[in-house]
Amino acid sequence: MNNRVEKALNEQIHKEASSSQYYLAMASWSENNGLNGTAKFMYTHSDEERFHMLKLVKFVNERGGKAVIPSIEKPPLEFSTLKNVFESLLKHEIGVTESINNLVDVCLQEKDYTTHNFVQWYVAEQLEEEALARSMLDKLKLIGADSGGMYMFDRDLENAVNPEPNKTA
Ligand code: OFO
Repeated sequence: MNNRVEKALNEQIHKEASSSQYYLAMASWSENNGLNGTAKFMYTHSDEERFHMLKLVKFVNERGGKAVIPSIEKPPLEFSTLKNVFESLLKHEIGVTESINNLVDVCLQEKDYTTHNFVQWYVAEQLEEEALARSMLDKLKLIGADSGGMYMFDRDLENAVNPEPNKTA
């Protein structure tokens, strides 16, 4: 496997592992603040991010590279409000998208079209995740400080969680 591509893939493994921890921290905060629907959504998403990481680990190893299992920095423990949770989430996902774009760029520069093809799944996934985070934030902006609205938001999130999260790719 090309060295630059392998390095960029390993950086992405680190990013996905950090994402999983980040969502886990948001799940725990939500649970501790009585937002059980949001907690369920975040726990499920944390599992999905771990799956994204595993998919990369397997790809690197199968292609003759060496996946590096990273140590992970501690995610934030406290958030001021639920809106702040989703603002942080969106900022985080924008950073992950930048990293995926960088990976795509390296693949093209090194003419690694197989990896480029593989990475397209992540490009589509990031698009979806950013759109989801933006729509959640829009809802929270509309709700403002209305506790009834917040209750409904949390309940809707609970119902939105797919019991079988997308682990198909
Ligand atoms: Fe891995 O999908 Fe977002 O971070």
